[in-house]
This record gives sequence, structure tokens and C-alpha cells, in this order.
Amino acid sequence: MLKLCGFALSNYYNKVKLALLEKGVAFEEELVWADRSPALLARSPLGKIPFIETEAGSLCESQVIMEYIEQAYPQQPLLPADPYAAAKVRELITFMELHLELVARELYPKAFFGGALSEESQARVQKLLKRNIAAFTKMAKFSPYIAGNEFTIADCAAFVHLPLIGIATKAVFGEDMMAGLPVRDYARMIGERPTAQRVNADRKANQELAAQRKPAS
Ligand SMILES: N[C@@H](CCC(=O)N[C@@H](CS)C(=O)NCC(=O)O)C(=O)O
Repeated sequence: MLKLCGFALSNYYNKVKLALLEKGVAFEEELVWADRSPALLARSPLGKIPFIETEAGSLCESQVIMEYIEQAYPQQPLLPADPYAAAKVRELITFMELHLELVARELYPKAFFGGALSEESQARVQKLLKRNIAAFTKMAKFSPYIAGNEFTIADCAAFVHLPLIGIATKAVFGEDMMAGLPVRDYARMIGERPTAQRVNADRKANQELAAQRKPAS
């Protein structure tokens, strides 16, 4: 059986988990913290989660995993059959992850873990995000799903990334930089799906577990 490895606080882990649940793929989860231990590095080259284990071997990088799942388990497709429509879904995911999430990620230590971030870095991130969010606003549909009228893998990504970017920017800049987009209503709508409810419940439980862990020395 396919095994999803990582921890449920992670947005990338939850993107894959939501897709598995939506597709009705049988899977098990193994709790793996991103502790950069030799044991982890033997399973995931950069020590990043999520990674999966399949009968054929392991895979890292969540979007590669998503594409594998889509191809290996064609039931309940989460990508349109039309090549261009499917490419537009992938375009949204790449855009969200490369130009929004990865940029906002630099804020997380300060936003969520009491870390420091120089004024210079904050200004750089803010400027980049402003430009990238403006571009994303022209691409995202929210009608009602992120790529149009069907739930796709882009929703698995949007549901886990967009609210997080809003919270991080609010925490660091005092302004939710996603506020011009209907992210709250969208997250509420997706959050009504039983699959998303399970993802959120597991994330909260994992947050408590993470809080009990001793900080890495
Ligand atoms: N591009 C990667 C990003 C995954 C990622 O950043 N995972 C974080 C947790 S949300 C992680 O493992 N961080 C630990 C580290 O980088 O050492 C993917 O899509 O899987």
C-alpha cells in the first residue's frame, strides 16, 4: 500500500494527502519529522517531506508525487482530460508554489516560530509578493474552484498554501497581502469537504504533537 511520509502540519504534505483522499486511494501515513537525520536523508535526499513509498520505490517533491498519483490511480481524475485545460491547472500550481509560497516561506520563521528576519529581507519579500500576488489575481478563477468549475489538483495546492500566505503576511507586515482575493470564502467552501475536514483535523492534532516536542539541539 502507498505510504505517505511526513507530518500533517506541512502544507505540502497536506496537498498530497488531500489528493489521495479525494481520489479514494488507499494509503497509510508514517509520521516523519523533518529532522535532517541520516535516517531521513537516506529516504529523502534533501530531508524534505512529504515523500511517498510505493511498491516500485520512493518519490520526493510533492508535485511529482501528485502527477504520479494521478497517473497511477486514474479513478476520480483531478486533472482535466483536455491537455490545455490540464496545463492551465499545472500553471496555477507552479505559480502558487514558485512565486507565492516559496517567497512567503521566508516569513514563516518570524511569523510562526519567533524567529528573526532583517528589515531588508522583509522589504524584499514584501515587494516580490506584491508583484506576484497581483499577477496571480489575474490567473486564479475562484469560480468556484481555483481553476474554474471543477475541483482539481490545483485546489489541493490552493487550499493548503493560500491561507498560510495570508496568515504569514499578516503576522509579519500587519497586512494580509491575500486580502484582495476571496481566499477566506474559498477556504471555507473547500473546508466543507469531508476530505479537507480530515486534513484540517489531523493538522491540528499534529500541531499539538509538534508543540510537545523538544526543540532540536
Ligand atoms: N518543493 C518541496 C517542498 C517541501 C517542503 O518545503 N517541505 C518542508 C515542510 S512544509 C520541509 O520538509 N522542510 C524541512 C527542510 O527543508 O529541511 C515539495 O513540493 O515537496
